[in-house]
Amino acid sequence: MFNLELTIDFKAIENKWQKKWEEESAFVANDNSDKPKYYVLEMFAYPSGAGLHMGHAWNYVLGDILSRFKFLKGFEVLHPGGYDSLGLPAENAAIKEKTHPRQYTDKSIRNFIVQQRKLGLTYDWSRAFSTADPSYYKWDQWIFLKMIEKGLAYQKESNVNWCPSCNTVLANEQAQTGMCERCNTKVEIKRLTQWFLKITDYADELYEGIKNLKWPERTKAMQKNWIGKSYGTEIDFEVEGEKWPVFTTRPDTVFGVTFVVVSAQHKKLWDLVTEEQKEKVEEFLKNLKSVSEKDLADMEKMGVFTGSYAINPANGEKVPIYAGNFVVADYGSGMVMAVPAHDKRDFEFAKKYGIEIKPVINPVDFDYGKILTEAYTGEGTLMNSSNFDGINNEEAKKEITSWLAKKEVGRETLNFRLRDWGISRQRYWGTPIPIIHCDDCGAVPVPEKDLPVVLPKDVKFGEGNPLETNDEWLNVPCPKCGKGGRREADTMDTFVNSSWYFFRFCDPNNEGEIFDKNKVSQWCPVDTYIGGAEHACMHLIYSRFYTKFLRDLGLLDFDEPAKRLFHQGMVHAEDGEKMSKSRGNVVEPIPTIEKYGVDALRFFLVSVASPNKDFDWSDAGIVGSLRFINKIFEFAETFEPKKDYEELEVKLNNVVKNVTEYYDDFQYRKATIDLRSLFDLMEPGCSKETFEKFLKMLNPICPHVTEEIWEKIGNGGFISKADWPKFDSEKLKVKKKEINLNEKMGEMIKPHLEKISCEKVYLYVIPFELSKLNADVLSSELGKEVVIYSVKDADKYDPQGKAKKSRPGQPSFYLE
Ligand code: ANZ
Ligand code: ZN
Repeated sequence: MFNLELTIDFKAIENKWQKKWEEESAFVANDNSDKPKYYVLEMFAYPSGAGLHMGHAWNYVLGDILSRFKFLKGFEVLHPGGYDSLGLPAENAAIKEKTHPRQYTDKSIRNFIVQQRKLGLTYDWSRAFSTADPSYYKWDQWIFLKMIEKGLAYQKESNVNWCPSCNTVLANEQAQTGMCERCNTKVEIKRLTQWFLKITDYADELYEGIKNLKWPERTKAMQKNWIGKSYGTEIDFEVEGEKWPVFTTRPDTVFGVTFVVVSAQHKKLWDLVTEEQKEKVEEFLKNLKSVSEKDLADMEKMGVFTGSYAINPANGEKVPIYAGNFVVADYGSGMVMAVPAHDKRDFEFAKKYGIEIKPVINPVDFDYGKILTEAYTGEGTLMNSSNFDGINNEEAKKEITSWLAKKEVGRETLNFRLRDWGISRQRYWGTPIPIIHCDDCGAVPVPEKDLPVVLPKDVKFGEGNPLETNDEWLNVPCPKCGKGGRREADTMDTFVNSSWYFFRFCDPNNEGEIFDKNKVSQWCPVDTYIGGAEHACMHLIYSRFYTKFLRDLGLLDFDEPAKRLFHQGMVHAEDGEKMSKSRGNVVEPIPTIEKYGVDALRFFLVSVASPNKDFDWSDAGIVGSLRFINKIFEFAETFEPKKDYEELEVKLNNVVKNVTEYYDDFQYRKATIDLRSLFDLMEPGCSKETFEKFLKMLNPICPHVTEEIWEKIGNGGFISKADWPKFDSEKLKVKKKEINLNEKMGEMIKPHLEKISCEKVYLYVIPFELSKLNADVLSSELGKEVVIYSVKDADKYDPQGKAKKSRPGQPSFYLE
């Protein structure tokens, strides 16, 4: 199928320049530069044995183009890459391959590096590191100790999502559908003691900070929703003389409460269950699904009567208490007052269990006959609400809250949906939690001087938590009292490792501290962060949390990790499906690079799709990119500088202006279109300066071939480090009145016809002028048959080789 000859040895060119860049440290970021800084970062690579797929290449190339553009614009660029290499996928893959996770990971990283280098990235390799290296995760442990010190890391027994296949706890975020995100196994609920990070202490700041971020709106909306800030009222219901608060955003409906629902996972559920109801409640609990709440909205509301009643403090009424699946244990108080007349969930529940529905909001235009078929959730005036009857319901929210507050049975509150981050994982390949358990002293933090707690090599897999199988590692003296203690055998969620790595890139080899404050404040925050939208809620919230925590330790002087965030689209397989090993449809970049050269791949990638759009891979068009690159080479081969003609000059200035904006704004596709059309005008001949400007503008996308040609036409140094072209705003429009080419040609040819007798006139014009000439008009003017060819037309009739003499505004001709 593919038959374009590779006349140029791209492999040699790529090797040559990759080697030179490296030897001369072309892209090593200088900490002591006085140029303005620019920090470009693609999301942390997770190395796997399979190597890069096209989606990785896409991500890295998008970042690399921006990085190269910034180099040319004169910035001191920091563009680092590293390896997020701990975690379940590596451990599982190692077990499957019957090798050790350490070996598996080292091999994967080596393979990744080889492949990434082939993409011609501007990575500052001197800063690369792997999170599986104890010199990195030591600082994860250090941060953990700091969190303990500040009361932000703590242990608690709780219901957790347990994946029986991965043998570990999952974060709520990893079990959103009730299935394990990794292996799609049904998640179970387990009660375990776990370590938590108190991200909720930062909930309000995380929420309020969103509005100042230059991030995609969708991601900002998702974060807002995930953090879920909500003002409301807490109202104390009374059960057997004890206060049970409920959280409500609708205190105006308190007179319409006809039952109360407690979460099926509520800590004190069993205090409410009577002897008679015990069996029924147990039966109900057995059938519950996950503890994640994302699916609550859609699932069927179910519950069971606990046998107890609660007293509504507003009117003294006794209402039944149900245990229900739609109330979340750790949101609000884990208990809700149900108002079926005005809440959809409560309505559904009341209908199902035959509970009374009592309207208390009187809308102007609601048909009360309908109260039997749906809840009324709109505005109105109060009814059936004692002294508050007739008051507008928004007003009533405030009045009822302050009335309850005066009686000391209610108060205004603020609630967040965000939960503390459970970081314990019962797996081997993670950062060891630096804690030693002692019978007398409890959970004792490992002293800072004893960090890192290094993962032992010898463990057995497949027998529960692997770290529990190495007694030598496990049994150590208690740092406090010296008696026999036992190490914490859970490891940290890998999202811990990726929550602050971008700071470490500023000072990757620091052994004495997590990083030099000054170096970080010089480079950070990240100016542009590039990665997939799937990270909107986990990585990108955890990173913001860590940034705020490190700031509060006095290590940072800013609040957010990244100024600008860009989500690239997904590269799907040729069949339009997600690439996956199991489908066998993974497209790898390396074979494509070997076939067409990496610059053709880079050019092709950005010319097929806008960076933020998904696309289906197909190499059908890549030949076109290769052909374009070949043409540029041919052009360089025979290049002789000529004076620029006006149209070219105007085009050039416009392209410089546009492309400068396009690169800054991830509109790379538009840049390729502009560069192609500029080249069309250069082909008839152009100045050296114009050619060089063109090469500089092409350099971010095609770095190797532009270096090669730059050298070929007699330049020294790297074009990659040259200066970005400027445009002349005076030269953005054609000044001269457009000449009539038909008239001009007619006048040019006429004198010749008087001297030479001929039958036919052949004209050779450069392509963009084809439309300006009309053979019929000329034929009638000259009285001869006129045939017009493009100089590029391979089938043109041109026995004397006149075509190559054509110039813009001056087509050549042949008389026969
Ligand atoms: C009574 C009521 C009447 C409610 C009404 C709504 C409408 P947001 O805005 O998301 O914060 N709620 C409180 N705690 C809950 C929990 N742990 N699990 C599930 N639902 C809970 O929602 C607050 C509303 O969600 C509260 O207001 C409460 O129901 C319910 F006509 O109280 B409402
Ligand atoms: Zn002790």
